[in-house]
Amino acid sequence: MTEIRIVQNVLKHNDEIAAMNRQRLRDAGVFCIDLIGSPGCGKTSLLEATLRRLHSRINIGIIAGDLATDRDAKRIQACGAKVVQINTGKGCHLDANQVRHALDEIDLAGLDLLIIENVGNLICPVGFDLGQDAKVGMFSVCEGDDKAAKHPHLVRVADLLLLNKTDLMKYVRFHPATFREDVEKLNPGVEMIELSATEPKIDRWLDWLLSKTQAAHDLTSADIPVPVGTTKELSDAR
Ligand SMILES: Nc1nc2c(ncn2[C@@H]2O[C@H](COP(=O)(O)OP(=O)(O)O)[C@@H](O)[C@H]2O)c(=O)[nH]1
Ligand SMILES: [Mg+2]
Ligand SMILES: [Zn+2]
Repeated sequence: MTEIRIVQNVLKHNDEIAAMNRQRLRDAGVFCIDLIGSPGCGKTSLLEATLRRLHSRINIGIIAGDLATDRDAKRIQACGAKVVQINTGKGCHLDANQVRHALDEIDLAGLDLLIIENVGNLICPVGFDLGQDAKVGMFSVCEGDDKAAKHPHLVRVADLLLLNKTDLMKYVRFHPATFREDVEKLNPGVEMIELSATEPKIDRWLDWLLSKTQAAHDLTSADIPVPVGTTKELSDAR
């Protein structure tokens, strides 16, 4: 019982800070994404390609979460973006408090879009609200076509799903129809974009980003209330 209460308190505290993060971002008119996927699915590669294509059109900031090293931060910086690296040590996900400190180091007034690359992990990052507007779940074909079904929590909460490394489809056993059917059962109607970050074939993703960023900017002008936190225990994530 005590243990359950402690977990609930941690999540409640996280939700409160996430709501503050969300308010700060909303006030600044910044659209914020929490990008979640397994290690090596191509998150940083997609950010690099995205920055190269969009940095002359909108101002993008990145928060990069990793257990160790600043390698992703260096890759992202080389593409001209403002980046804050969070090293979590043994921590397998980012929490709202870590993001709050990272926000202190970013000039939000000068940003249109903030992308948080979460720690490579398909499981517990799903349960923590960071203050984002959208959770984006990323899979790659090399992981196999059963991974949506095996990681239902991420699929259920995702506002958008990305399927990366489609250029490798011819080399691995991956049936797109199986993957799509599992996704559709778990989150009917969710948008899914197939792409290849290293080719790069990412136009649909760029269109999605630009339209959401524009909508967030318009919302700020319209002064619409900020939604409440979405942190959930995994068992509870529907
Ligand atoms: N062939 C191919 N390789 C990719 C693609 N996206 C990423 N990679 C490779 O996958 C590896 C892991 O990519 P990285 O972006 O570091 O993944 P992260 O751990 O999710 O940030 C690197 O060797 C990338 O070059 C893709 O679309 N196609
Ligand atoms: Mg990375
Ligand atoms: Zn974790």
